[in-house]
Amino acid sequence: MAGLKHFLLRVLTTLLLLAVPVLGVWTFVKAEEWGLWFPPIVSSYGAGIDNLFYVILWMVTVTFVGTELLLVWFVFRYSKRDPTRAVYTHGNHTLELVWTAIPALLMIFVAFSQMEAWSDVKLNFPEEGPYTVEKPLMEVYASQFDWRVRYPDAQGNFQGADVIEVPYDITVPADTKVVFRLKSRDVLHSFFVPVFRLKQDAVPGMEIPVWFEATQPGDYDLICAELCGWGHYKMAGRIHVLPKDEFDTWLAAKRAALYATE
Ligand SMILES: [Cu+2]
Repeated sequence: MAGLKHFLLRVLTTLLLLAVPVLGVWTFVKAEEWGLWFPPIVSSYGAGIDNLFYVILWMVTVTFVGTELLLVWFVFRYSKRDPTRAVYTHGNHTLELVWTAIPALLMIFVAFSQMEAWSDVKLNFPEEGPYTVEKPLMEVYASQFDWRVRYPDAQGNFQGADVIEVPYDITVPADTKVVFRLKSRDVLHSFFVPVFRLKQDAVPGMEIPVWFEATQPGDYDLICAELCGWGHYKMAGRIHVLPKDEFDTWLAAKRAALYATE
């Protein structure tokens, strides 16, 4: 009777432990259906970033499921009332080599597979087209606790009376490679647009060029992704992506309004 009770307790413990990986994997399987997965991709390089995520997610999933199953099995197997003494071991050289080599190879694989996406986002600035690093569409300033965007005057100058400055709302053209300069007026901030899969720190004292190409007109969230002070939560901006011709009209109207009299 005591033997049966012990066996049932072992089974129960094992099943409880098994529930952890099963529920864990289940939440990933159902996440999209529950609306907890990624927002849509609205930039030209977004899919490349997501692919990197999926490569790593699969690596982690295989490792997680494998180790959890092994753990569950061990818990069941070795919770038996067993009078044999524990075996002492001084390690196993081959085993240690294997479990060092496999993660190292995986790391090297990750390092190589991310190179293209990284260079696309951080290095492949447009060399022609309306906006380049030398001739950006705008400057974005992060400060405690807001975003400000500056559009240059018609000659491309960012200083002077004809510069347009708008808080929080950033308007950009769709289907156009947009370059902007990111600056901070005080501390570290981070320019994060989830639908673009774009995140770039704003560093005081630096002018960091950033590029993206929005593929779908619409209004999207801009978030500060670096805890920058008590008002960090207030740094919620909006990105308005307009069709190219509408953007040109919008900017022209903004410039005209500078000299409008009531
Ligand atoms: Cu911030």
